[in-house]
Amino acid sequence: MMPNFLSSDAIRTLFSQAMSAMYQQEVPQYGTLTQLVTAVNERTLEANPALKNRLSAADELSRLSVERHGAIRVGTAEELSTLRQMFAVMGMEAVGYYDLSQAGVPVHSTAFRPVSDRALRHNPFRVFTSLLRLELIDDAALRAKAAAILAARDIFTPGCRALIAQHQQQGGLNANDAARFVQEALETFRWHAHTTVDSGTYRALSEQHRLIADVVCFRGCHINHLTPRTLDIDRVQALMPSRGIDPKTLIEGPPQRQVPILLRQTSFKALEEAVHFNDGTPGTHTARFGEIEQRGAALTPKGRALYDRLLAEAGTGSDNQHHQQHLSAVFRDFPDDEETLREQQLAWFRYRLTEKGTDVPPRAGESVAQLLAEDRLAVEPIVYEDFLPVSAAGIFQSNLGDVAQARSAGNASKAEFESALGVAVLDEMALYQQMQQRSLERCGVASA
Ligand code: OOG
Ligand code: NI
Repeated sequence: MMPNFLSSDAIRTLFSQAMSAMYQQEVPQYGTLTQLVTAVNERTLEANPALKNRLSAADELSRLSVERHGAIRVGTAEELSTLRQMFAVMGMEAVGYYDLSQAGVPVHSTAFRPVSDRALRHNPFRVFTSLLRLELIDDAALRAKAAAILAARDIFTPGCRALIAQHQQQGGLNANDAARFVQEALETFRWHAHTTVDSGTYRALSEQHRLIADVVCFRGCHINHLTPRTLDIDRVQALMPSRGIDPKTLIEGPPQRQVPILLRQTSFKALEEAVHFNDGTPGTHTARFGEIEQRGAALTPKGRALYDRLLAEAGTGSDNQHHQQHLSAVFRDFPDDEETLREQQLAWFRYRLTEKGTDVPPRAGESVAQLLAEDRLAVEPIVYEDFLPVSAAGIFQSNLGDVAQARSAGNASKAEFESALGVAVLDEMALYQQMQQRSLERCGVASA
């Protein structure tokens, strides 16, 4: 790397900070949510000095409440592939494929995120990115109209396109260009209260699916939520109404546990906002909200299969308290201590040598179990960095306000998504496995 280039990690951090500032201005209730998250995080740390020490040792305290993810939705292959190139400037790659059509949402998605240990530690900010599937609009005339509207817009500024190209040619951006890049990139995600369509077109698209109107009728692909990290999601959910925030009914994902797994999320319901149609008439549009998340251990395919089975068994509820109790009961079948999770290969782990292990390094033939027992190896779960399709569908649905409607029973179309994206998505399981394997190799151990 040229010495005067800003690192992609640093550009990602500048970008996430700029997005946060813009979104708090655009959606004041999101600012209120972040204040609540900060207050609950502080209280949780006061009540739990051990947690505070652990986070402090990991240098996590200062950026505890900063955003962990955001989400956007785009309409065309060209938009998706240009986003891929934009996110590449910030060290973010497409990881995973999520088919939301099974849940009645006419999109498929990926997450643009950092992948290396170092980059994730620096700033794990990721963007859940959905591509509208126009082929799921059943009215042919409307489908053609939507495609024409999308073809006529450019959601990227000329400056942004130029800086992406410059980055590709030079292999980096200096601090000045990086700052300009962040400002130009931000324009793609800004809210526009003026639609590009008349009220009739908006209504017709909205009647097909509210998401279609959200993607098609605006000049850009406005950021639709940002998501800080909370240390106590149950408490933030319970306190939202006291700050005038209307939460979605259920916390998505696994129940509260001793050893957190995967991802728990909840949001406030999307706000109804004033818009102006291009025929001069006023209206409203509902798309933007705020979310919070709490992450736990990444699961192996075996652990994930168990999670999926138990989640399906638990079903959904209409009341969060009951739902969480029921989930906890069903998830008794999911081991809840690190040792069992490791022994049964349900979760991925990161290994490191202890002081003792550095003094007496592993020799060929010594097993991981033995090294752990002798306190020469230490181990901790690898954090889940991705998303969950059932949870994502729950977040989408609570913010679309319409009844779940299966559009195509599980017609995933990963190949089409990848052809729009322009590359294959990375396999998240392979990434976690490599992380575990590399950590063992750094310790001088061949395999778990
Ligand atoms: C994305 C919803 C999914 C999550 O955290 O699972 C999501 C959207 O509403 O566009 O962000
Ligand atoms: Ni989200």
